[in-house]
Amino acid sequence: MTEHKSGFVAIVGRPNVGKSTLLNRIVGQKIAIMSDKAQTTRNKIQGVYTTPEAQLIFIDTPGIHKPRHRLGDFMVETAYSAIREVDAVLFMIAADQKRGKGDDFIIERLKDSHSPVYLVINKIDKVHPDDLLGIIEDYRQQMDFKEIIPISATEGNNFDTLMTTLVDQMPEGPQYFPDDQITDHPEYFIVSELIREKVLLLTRDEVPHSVAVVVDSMKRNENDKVHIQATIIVERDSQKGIIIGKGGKMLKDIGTKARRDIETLLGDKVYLELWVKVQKDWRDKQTYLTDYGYKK
Ligand code: GDP
Ligand code: K
Ligand code: MG
Repeated sequence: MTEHKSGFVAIVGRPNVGKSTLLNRIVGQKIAIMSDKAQTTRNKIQGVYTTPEAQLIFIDTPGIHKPRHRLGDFMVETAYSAIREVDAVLFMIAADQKRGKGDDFIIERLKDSHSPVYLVINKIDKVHPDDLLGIIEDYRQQMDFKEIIPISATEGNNFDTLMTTLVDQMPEGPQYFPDDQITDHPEYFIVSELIREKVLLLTRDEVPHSVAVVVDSMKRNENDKVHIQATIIVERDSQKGIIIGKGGKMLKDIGTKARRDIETLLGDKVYLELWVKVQKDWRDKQTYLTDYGYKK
């Protein structure tokens, strides 16, 4: 009989390459929100992958970028700390994007990593197979990767190969989490993230980056509905106006879409009540960052 294996795997890469999408595929459920906006993921999110033989804990990091405010500092630090003590690092790039400064910046950091680094080329569904060879050749010259694995996180191409490769890499170790646990984050955190995702989906310009969401209460009623009260925090009155929308239409849309996802997550009917509050410059004030879940 072979020994049980376990270990930690960090997923790093520029914003929008598909890190959160891969994590959701790994755990088979939506625990990390996704959008086409940069800097969607703000906290470190762990996803747990369990088989009879192995347990892998994946860490989805905020994309590494140049911080412009305290929240940005928090996000970049979070990504670096994840690289330090893991058994493998997945450096993810997108096949339809040229190698840029952001990638080179990460590669420099990864060269100091003591863990094996896998280059994961995502979004291969978007390019011609011939283009892959050029990408592989280019990256090979930048650093010595343990392996290079092209995948599509949305379509699932090569996903099984990726997982088998990683399981092989893991050291012997215990099962840290129970079979049915897929994340280390509490439900209310995921709920707040699902609401924030809908704000990102439905609003534009400066609004997405200025939004935080806090779940104020989550209670199960006698009729077995889960009653959730949450507050959407923005930085300016004008943003509050956008979130509420004409005759409250925007807030209603956000609520309807978020409720559907939350019902899937919880497996129960949900009654969702949303409030909007202005908190000037919250992204630059440590007390608010802590209150809104961006703890150091
Ligand atoms: P992150 O910022 O690295 O976490 O990226 P996300 O997971 O939020 O994904 C960014 C965008 O890329 C989203 O719109 C995803 O739907 C899209 N995306 C992710 N993986 C793939 C893929 O394999 N193929 C395609 N075509 N799109 C993808
Ligand atoms: K994103
Ligand atoms: Mg993400």
